[in-house]
Amino acid sequence: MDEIAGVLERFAIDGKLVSAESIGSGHIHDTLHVVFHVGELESGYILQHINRAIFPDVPTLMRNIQRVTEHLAKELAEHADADRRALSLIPTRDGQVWCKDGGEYWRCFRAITHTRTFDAVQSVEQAFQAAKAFGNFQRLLSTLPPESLIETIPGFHHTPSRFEALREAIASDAAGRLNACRSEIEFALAHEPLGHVLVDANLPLRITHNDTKLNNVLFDEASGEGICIIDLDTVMPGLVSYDFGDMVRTTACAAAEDERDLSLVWMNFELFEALLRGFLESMGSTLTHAEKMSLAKAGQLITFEQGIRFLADYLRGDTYYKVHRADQNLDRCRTQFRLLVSMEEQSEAIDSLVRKLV
Ligand code: GN1
Ligand code: MG
Repeated sequence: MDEIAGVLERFAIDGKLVSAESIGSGHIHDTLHVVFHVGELESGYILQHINRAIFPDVPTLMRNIQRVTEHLAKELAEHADADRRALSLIPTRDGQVWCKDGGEYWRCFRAITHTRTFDAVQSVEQAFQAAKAFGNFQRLLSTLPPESLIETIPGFHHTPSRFEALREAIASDAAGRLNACRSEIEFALAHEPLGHVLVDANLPLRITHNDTKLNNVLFDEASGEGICIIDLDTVMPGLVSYDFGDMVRTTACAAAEDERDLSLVWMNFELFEALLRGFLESMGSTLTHAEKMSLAKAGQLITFEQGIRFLADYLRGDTYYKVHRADQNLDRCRTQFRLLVSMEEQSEAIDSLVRKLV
């Protein structure tokens, strides 16, 4: 608590710190919800410790996030509920949007009241809401030129490069785990062509979120509406198909990302349809025909990419994603591959729904 209090003193926050608790299920940063009192008044903030192994250039990362949050605030200015519909950064007392404390980097957002997140989808309506929220987010950012943001992680969704990284991880077998994942490696190698489906599709670059997990949507506690998108680290130029694909991966399947009972892992077509309808409703008029058609394969592509990322990290000895138990990255990889198979089994139905709605 002392360290946290010291860091919080650097930010332009008035009042007395009354509590700080760890929240969230992100694999990258550490996140705390902190509460301050000014007299009777209570205000909440989100304090994040930035993972510098993954984001070494903090000033550039934070400049991107500042551009995005300021743009959203401008676009939402007329909205009655504007300050609950976009994140806003709390500056430090010397006017920066991040601080360095004893070699560690921190940032702070205003907490958004009366909202909650979900790691697993609860209903078809919630899937629809999530897709609408991400679609709205992209639409609001469509007026920000893509070149105004720097690529924080180059080639983030370039699946063939992710595949090369997997090959290197297999070749070096740094953690001596090759024998424990032979069948997953075989599955990955057999699916290599899937990694190329969007690379040569000639789709327009837009500003996209790039991490559209269900738990990056804040839902209003009372109405269930998806009102705010969080986790802006990877907002950068990208393809809308990746964003839709990651929604399908994380929202059209109700099982946890590291579920060990693979019989629970399958793509629910009804949830898929809700995602497609929600995304097209909020984003449809902005998308080209080719972009809309690309949504059919997007789920498969991103699920494959995520599977090989987990597998490569398992082979490297869990150096990227946080793990809380042995073999967690391998379990995560297995759920992705199982989900991919389920999507492949339903690909005809997916294709015809996309053709029907587009
Ligand atoms: C990471 O921020 P977090 O933990 O939700 C990762 C995403 C993956 C996701 C898998 C910067 O996201 O790309 O899809 O884990 N973020 C980064 O759950 O690599
Ligand atoms: Mg993230």
